[in-house]
Amino acid sequence: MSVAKLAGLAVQMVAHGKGLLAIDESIGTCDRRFAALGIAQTVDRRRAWRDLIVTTPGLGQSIGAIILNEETIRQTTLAGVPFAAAIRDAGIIPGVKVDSGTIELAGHAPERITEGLDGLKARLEAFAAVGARFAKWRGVITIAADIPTRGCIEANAQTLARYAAICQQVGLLPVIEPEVLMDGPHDLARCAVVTEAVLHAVFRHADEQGVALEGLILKPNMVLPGSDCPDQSDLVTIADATVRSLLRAVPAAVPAVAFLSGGQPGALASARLNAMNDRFKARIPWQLSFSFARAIQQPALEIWNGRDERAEAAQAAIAHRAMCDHAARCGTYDASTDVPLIRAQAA
Ligand code: 5MM
Repeated sequence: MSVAKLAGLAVQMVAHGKGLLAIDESIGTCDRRFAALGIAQTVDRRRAWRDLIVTTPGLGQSIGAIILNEETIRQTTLAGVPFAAAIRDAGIIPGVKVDSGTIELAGHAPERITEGLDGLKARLEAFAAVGARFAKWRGVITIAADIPTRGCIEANAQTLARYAAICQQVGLLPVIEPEVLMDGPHDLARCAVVTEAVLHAVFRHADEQGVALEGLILKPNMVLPGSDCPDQSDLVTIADATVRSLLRAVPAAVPAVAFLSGGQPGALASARLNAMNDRFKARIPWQLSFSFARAIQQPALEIWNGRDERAEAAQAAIAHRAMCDHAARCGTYDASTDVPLIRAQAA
């Protein structure tokens, strides 16, 4: 696929105020989230949960693309339709997470490196054959006293760039996810320094590997204080810090930035994205969108709780959070109408 076609796909994935919905948790992550709520950790329940999400009425009004995982993209919905086809029929672009998870980075314990480059070209071709139009790969960076090390940042950045180059080689759009984790007591300024260092490395390696900047979507963390930092900062401070770091490190040729939520409560993630679009939409070179998993799924998962008779109420919660993020993407999110609605749905 030409760079122009990849660029067109990127624009389409976030067009009309839409964003990405990640339902790409690996089996282990999905099972941990089910276990926390007492939901059975089975193929059947994982399929039922993903079916509930992708068949949510009207989802295509706010969601432009859905990221599946390897298990789900090979399954059919409960109606017997392959998941990728069901998503496409809902007017949404299907894609797939293609990394194989993280292991300890040799020589840099406890830091992590993401695996999955071996045989990636053939796997991508197989995913394209079952309907994937884009792929996603996550690198993980932890902040603590002496980390991240330069070795960890460089290794993850080069791996992300190699993955992106292979995606573009086979005509899939790469979603590049370098996640600086929220865990820890570090402050906002430290997150900004680390996020900028990571993004600079990612785009330096992308250049070295011949990745076309117009044909990718960046999925970064917001610049946030660590979850144990006493000063949690207000919306405007976070919006300003995040956009400042992106302006310093993300080339203008990149069409879209779609944030991960990283464990932020859904309403807070919406409010922070809204503040960025409200304050900077007219002055930034990329679309500022979302690629949330927990921030869209979690309230609905708690309502569903593994019980099919609650599917409709859970779908209403999915649709609500997605519409909030759609509004945040446009800078028109109203927090005062958000949380009470979620409480009503959960009752
Ligand atoms: C950071 O996680 C990604 C975004 O999810 P949140 O919005 O909840 O932070 C998510 O796409 C993640 O990469 C996938 O769920 C895959 O996770 P695992 O760890 O299971 O491979």
